[in-house]
Amino acid sequence: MTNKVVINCALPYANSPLHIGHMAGAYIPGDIFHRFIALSGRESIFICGTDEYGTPIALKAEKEKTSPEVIANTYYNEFLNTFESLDIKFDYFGRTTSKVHEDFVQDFFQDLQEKGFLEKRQMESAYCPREKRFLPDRYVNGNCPRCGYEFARGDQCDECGRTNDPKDLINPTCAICGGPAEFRETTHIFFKISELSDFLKEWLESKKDWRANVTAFPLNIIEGGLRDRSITRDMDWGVKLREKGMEGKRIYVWFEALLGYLSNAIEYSEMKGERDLWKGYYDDGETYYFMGKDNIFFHTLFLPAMHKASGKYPLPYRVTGNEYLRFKGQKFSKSRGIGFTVDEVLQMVDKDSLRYYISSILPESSDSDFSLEEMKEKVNSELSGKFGNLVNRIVTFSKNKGLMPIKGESDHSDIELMVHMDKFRENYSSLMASVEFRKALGLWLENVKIVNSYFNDSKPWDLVKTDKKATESKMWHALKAVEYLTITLYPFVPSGAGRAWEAIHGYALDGISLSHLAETCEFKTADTAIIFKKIEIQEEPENQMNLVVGKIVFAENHPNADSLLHLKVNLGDHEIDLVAGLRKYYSLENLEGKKIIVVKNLKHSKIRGIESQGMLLAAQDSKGAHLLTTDEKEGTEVTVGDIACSTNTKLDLDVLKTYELRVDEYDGQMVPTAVIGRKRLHLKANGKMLRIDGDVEQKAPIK
Ligand code: B3M
Ligand code: ZN
Repeated sequence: MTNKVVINCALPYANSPLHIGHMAGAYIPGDIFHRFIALSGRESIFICGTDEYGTPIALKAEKEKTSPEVIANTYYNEFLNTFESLDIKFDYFGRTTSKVHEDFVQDFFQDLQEKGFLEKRQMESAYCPREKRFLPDRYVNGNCPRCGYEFARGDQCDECGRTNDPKDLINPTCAICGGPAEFRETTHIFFKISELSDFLKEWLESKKDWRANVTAFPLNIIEGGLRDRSITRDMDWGVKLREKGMEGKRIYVWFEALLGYLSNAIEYSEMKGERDLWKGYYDDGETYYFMGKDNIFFHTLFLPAMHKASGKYPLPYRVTGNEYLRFKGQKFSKSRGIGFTVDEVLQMVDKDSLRYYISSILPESSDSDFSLEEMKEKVNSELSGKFGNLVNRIVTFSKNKGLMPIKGESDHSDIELMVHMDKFRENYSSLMASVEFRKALGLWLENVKIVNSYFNDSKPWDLVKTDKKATESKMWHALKAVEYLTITLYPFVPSGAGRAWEAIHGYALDGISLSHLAETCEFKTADTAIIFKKIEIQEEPENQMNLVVGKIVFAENHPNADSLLHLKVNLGDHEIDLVAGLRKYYSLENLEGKKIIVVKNLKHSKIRGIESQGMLLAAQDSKGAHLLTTDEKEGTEVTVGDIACSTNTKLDLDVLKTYELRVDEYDGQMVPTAVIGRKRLHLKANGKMLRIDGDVEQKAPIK
């Protein structure tokens, strides 16, 4: 084992927000490993960056009627925030549109050309006669010829993970216009990967300690015959070719993005002022790659083939492809609206809870399901309930009894505990080193339970009555075990582990390594240690407002108040009295006959002598009040999104205040919107959007 490690995570396409599936597949595993490597006292570089060229970005720009640069910038910046918000801390996060990358790719390309691995060939390529252009693989949609999945693309099928040739798709269509695609002749440069077939087979077969899915998949492809692949495309967003006569073409995005690991490491080295820093890591170190399973082909065949052909860079030491995290049985997909983005979940829970939960269900050996219910259950019972509580109990007990945790004589149970913890550290380390993170965290949890039992069985609350010294020694042993649990939790939940560490030591965990555990140390406990709070999640938004369309049949000034009006409102089957503060903004004539929106299930209240039997809704901005209105008939139920009222009870005004109702722009119109949890739902009557009177300001609150 060398001391140096390169950790790479697949470069995310800068074309849509990162969702929880991406985190579980590549970035959290990468970050866990990086932190573990640091704990092990080994040196590492942890590199990633955005994948900014290629059709995914071009396609998105076309859809949004903007430039690919704008799209790439937007997501590059967004990703930086997303990673930070989850404590995912790369040493360097670059971009494939950088000059360093372009030069590196063009040199690499030229080198392979000189070494005879590239060849110009005529081929048939998908073409759209309506758009009058060749269609890159990803612009072709159709049914997967292997598994039948109906949303397969020309480059690959996200369901079975196979790479496709657009020609193999059943009913190929153009992703831009939706019409049928044709095939026409064009010239491209091919990478003669088939010549490396035997080499790749042998190399993959030697990777006995890789996960079975990661080697079985490419070996299967080799078995079926590895085909040469064209590594140029007819498009204008990508790394240019140096060769004359190839002006309309660009280097295939995968070919160049895979070189992004190196170009980003080079940029990192330059940033550090040590040009050759990366070489030390690549030449003498182990290179690890973390990704979702849909990227396995490129990292186990394409990348090693490229490096073998060039002969300049080491082949991957270990490729870790994770299975999918699913949401209600389906693959996370932002474009199809399935699952959550990271930001959406972080509006519901803190980062520690999310990292813990994802780590505990990492799809390492099979797909796993993400559920908010399960997250709440696991975080509350395990992270907060078992571990957080243990730390807090020990710390608080020490303080309350004025105990100094000092190691004295170890009795049988103390020795047993320490032997156990050392065994745990060993097993944990070997699981972590072989990237079995989920199992390692499972082992951690088992040991949390063991330390809990030790503490309970020691009954320090009894012992302290007779033997303070012995109790202090017990506390020391308990804290030492907590120290093991804290360090081993750190790769998974770095912030929370940091808080636990501080609570028992009084200093930060930075720079601590696993070998610290072998030393005898002193503890300096805090007063209390609430390290993990219990979380509350409301999965589906609930609508408790019984909203209905009402028609004003009578309006008068309130006899006892200057700013108020008294209205009689028909709700379809009966009339109610309302008191409203609209006098400054509406004349009586304007109100009679007007359709408004009424909260029907509000507790009645007497306002200056008149009982108000509900409340009307109006937006309030700097210019005044604007009634919500509609053309629908009085008595029509109003829904929040499509959610009808779920309760029969009469509400307090306070309950209403928990709903954030406000004006939002939708399709160029100002419409009333409810913000419930992470959802933004528009108010509708008969499925039609409500309107707002007059010229209202965006985000104006509705009361
Ligand atoms: N950008 C695919 C993805 O985002 C691709 C990975 C490139 S790794 C060099 O899933
Ligand atoms: Zn398929």
